[in-house]
Amino acid sequence: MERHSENPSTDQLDSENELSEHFEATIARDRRIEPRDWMPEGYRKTMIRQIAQHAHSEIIGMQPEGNWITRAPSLRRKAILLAKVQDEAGHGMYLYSAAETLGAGRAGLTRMLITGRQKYSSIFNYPTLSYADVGVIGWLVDGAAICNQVPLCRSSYGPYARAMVRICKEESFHQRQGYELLLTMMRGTAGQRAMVQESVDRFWWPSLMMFGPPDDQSPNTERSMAWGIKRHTNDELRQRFVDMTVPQAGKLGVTLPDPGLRWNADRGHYDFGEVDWAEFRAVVGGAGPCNAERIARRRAAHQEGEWVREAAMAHAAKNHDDPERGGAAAEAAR
Ligand code: FAQ
Repeated sequence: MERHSENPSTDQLDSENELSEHFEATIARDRRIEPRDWMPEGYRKTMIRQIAQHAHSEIIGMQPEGNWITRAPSLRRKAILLAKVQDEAGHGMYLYSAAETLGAGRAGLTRMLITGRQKYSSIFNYPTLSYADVGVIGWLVDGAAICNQVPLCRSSYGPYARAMVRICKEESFHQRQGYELLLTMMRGTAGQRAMVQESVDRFWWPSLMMFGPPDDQSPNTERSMAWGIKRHTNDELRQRFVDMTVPQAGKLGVTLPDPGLRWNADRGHYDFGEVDWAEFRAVVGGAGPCNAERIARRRAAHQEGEWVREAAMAHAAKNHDDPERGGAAAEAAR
């Protein structure tokens, strides 16, 4: 059920203390914060940071799979891949719009991305070397994204939570198309099976890194949980992903590259090995195999699109001034 904010407008509450108490009470009642509501600066900043990083991930995340659109093995696979990559662009747009409601415009956020001042998910700094990677990204990367994002549908910031509902529905379709592609390849030749296994070997550990640093090294988790932005810690979601994925790997017939992976009946979870956190830090810090390439591509696309943005702005300004076109200024003047 959709929950709407019951916050009074800012002018109904007069002191900063009252506003802050009202904000805390809204969070405590598990109600949503909406753009018109007062919020602490730290909350606004955290939301902008997380939403911007998420939006950038969707946009940069188009590149590794987009790399294979021209080389898809059949018309059917090409149509599916095209649609998936377009969906990622759509997710980026919803998310930039959600950030806009907090006062952070898309142009400014894009500038932050292409000048390396904002992050995007580490996973997209790894290369896609075979068509099996398209399936493995769907299965593992979209699978991890869903695991992380389903709880975000209950995130305390309304526009983000609502964007997440639609995004999760599409991600779950992406995950299934990836798994279906891998099932098909596993029923194929020995060469195809080897291609799938080799891809799983490369993507398993980076997929676990998507959930972020371990809880004891995650500076934002505690605050974000208290504000209802995050609903689970990084380690909880990583464990949930492992538990969900191991049986799927068994059905598929692939081996996950972790000798430490085994069922622990006492915990009721799979134990798994230690992620290489030095690699994670290096990739997030810019030294991953494809960081420079991804940003250079994004920067070039932004420059190539400059004339389109200029034309769109000129068109919007013209409409704005032209009463026949029903522009905003014309409406106001009527
Ligand atoms: N990569 O204190 P924490 C997708 C940063 S969408 C890079 O734990 P937090 C769809 C973190 O931002 C994938 N940086 O931070 C798709 C923070 O940065 P700061 C993206 C990372 O925010 C599929 C610092 O490290 N999903 O895949 C990573 O509480 C297929 C300290 O970390 C989202 O963005 C990382 N893996 O928790 C598209 C979901 N992990 O403070 C195409 C929403 C952490 O220095 C194809 N985001 N950092 O600026 C979240 O749930 C959270 O932001 C976490 C991190 C869980 C990612």
